[in-house]
Amino acid sequence: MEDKSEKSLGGQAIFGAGCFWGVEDYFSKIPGVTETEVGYAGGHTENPTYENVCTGTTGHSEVVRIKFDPQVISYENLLDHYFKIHDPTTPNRQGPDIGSQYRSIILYTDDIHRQIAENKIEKLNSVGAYNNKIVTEVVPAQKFFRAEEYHQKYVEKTGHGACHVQP
Ligand code: MHO
Repeated sequence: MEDKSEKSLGGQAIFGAGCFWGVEDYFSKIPGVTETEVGYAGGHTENPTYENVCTGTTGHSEVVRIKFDPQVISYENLLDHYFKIHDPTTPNRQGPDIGSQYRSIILYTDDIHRQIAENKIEKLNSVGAYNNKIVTEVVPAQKFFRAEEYHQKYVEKTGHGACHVQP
């Protein structure tokens, strides 16, 4: 019989939470995360480049695709991390980084994940976890475009702890 529980879903999460360098670095260190990759998603152009996405006009967001072992970490636990490491209340902005490519966005690959994400947002809003309302988009994942190699594991490769403030 087909198992439709979360355990059988292959464990994939795609999150946008601002500059993808630091987000990937954070998730890559979490036990149960088996693979991370940065890319662009949620927009309307094919094969976007970093340069294209930087213009803020492609609709794409900088995202991290996370593969995980659901026996070790649940999608809900990943969401707890996600909401801890960024401010989900600032539209098209994350700290110094401004533009729709930095928006808070969850792209789900299974309807169960959509439900878990929507419930989490509702709960965080209802307990007043932030001073403002959560603006995180929850949308079905369509295409994920892997970013250029130099963006992959950027923090690990370069030793930069976080994104620098734009001039
Ligand atoms: N403020 C950052 C953004 C980089 S991120 C990959 C920088 O330009 O250093 O969008």
